[in-house]
Amino acid sequence: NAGPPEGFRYLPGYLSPEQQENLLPALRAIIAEAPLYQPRMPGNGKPMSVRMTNAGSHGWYSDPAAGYRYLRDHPATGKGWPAIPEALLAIWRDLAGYPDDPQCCLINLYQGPKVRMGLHRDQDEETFEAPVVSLSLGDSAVFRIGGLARRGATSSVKLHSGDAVVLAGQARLAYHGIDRVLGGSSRLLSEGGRINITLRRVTV
Ligand code: MD3
Ligand code: FE
Repeated sequence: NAGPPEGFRYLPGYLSPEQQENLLPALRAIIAEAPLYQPRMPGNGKPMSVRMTNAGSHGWYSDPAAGYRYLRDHPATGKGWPAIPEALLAIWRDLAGYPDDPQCCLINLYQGPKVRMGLHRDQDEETFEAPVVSLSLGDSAVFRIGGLARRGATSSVKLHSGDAVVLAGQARLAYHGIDRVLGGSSRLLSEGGRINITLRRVTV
């Protein structure tokens, strides 16, 4: 446990319980307009266990036909992604220290005891100049972050509902993943489970 890389900023309890609650209707509206999907891996076509959708001008997607990429439109409905809610733009402006608004709001839903996200880097964007801002809602999760090499030392941080993480500098390209979600640890989501929101810049 060497400690997180430079540029990793952890803000526990960044969102008040009321702010967390107030985000839920906007998230439900996004999911209603842009249905959740399970991205499939480029190599073997296996579906990821996490379900996802997006808001913004760009949405992250993966299928075996073309791999990881950003799409301007929802792959099933063919419509553009819903707008990023104003409350999330305000959070980005508070935390990102970046002059332009985010282009992607990726929403990850972890529902069920075996849902996890393997160690990976976020490198499908054209630029890594802007940070990634992450918000956690619902059940707590064990988050793991390493360095720039896949095999390097990692450290674990438990992410709870309302926590924010800003990934800038070295941390922006660090390996990371979600080892597991602690079922029943939060009462925020009536359906249980965990939502992670990441705000990103995608193009130059
Ligand atoms: C470190 N999401 O969406 S959030 C992802 O909880 C992703 O759903 C996880 O990894 C989740 O790509 C982790 C924290 C996070 C987000 C983006 C990062 C950590 C990061 C980008 C670079 C380095
Ligand atoms: Fe990631």
